[in-house]
Amino acid sequence: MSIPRTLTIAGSAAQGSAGIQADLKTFQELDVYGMSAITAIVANNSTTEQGMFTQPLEAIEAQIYASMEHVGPNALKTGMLFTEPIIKRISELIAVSSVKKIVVDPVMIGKMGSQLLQDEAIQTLIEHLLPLATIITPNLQEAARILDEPAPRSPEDMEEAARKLYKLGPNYVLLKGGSLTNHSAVDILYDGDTMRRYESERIDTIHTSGAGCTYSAAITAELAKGRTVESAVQIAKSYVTSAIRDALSFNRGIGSTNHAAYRKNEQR
Ligand code: PXL
Repeated sequence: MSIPRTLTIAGSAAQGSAGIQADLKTFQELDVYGMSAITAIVANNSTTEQGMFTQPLEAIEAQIYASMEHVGPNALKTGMLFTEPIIKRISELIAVSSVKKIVVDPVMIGKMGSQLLQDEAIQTLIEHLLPLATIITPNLQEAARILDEPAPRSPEDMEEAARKLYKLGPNYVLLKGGSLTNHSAVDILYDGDTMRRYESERIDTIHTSGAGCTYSAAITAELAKGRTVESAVQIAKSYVTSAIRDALSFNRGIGSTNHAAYRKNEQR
């Protein structure tokens, strides 16, 4: 029996909503075989910023090698990469690999405020990794940091930013408008030719930890199945909207997106 295979290269989020944990849950929910390479362990809580443990380059490389050699992903995604040397090494490994469907989520700051990419690493991300991507999935704040300009404030601003991001070398740009105020949750997909909009209602919740990771993991899963980017984004948008609509609160600050919601909603 054969199954589409996916790899996530990202940070471990001990609290379970984001990072590797979100990715593997999403892969499982969408019926693909999930693998992981952990770049850093994030175990922050609300009172300390001490819980960040970057993994040695050898350990990251060994995990990627094991996944590539033993199984072979049909698609991969990158999430939290944190440092310049990690981004450089991962970019080299991706460039020489046979994986051609590459989702780059340019993770910078966690929902709970953890810094997940060092400031000096942004330029390395732009130069080394973005050009290898099939699709990049920045939110408005990440787009602003990458372009070094103010965050887009309307869908029209977003289209302009998507055009600029496209020039950095990815095949597709998905600019996520979840944080636009007074607007539906609109995302813009641009392939250098056509602008597409994916829209859903704005859901009033603070429990959105893991939404970005989950969205890009769902895109990766659908690309691994052989779907087009346009169709993968459509399904992933619907998956993440379900996950936010049925979000989980643990009665302590920001709760988690619900990775199982899409499956449960489908069965209703
Ligand atoms: O949601 C962004 C994110 C990504 N990766 C890791 C995280 C977080 C947020 O907390 O911990 C590892």
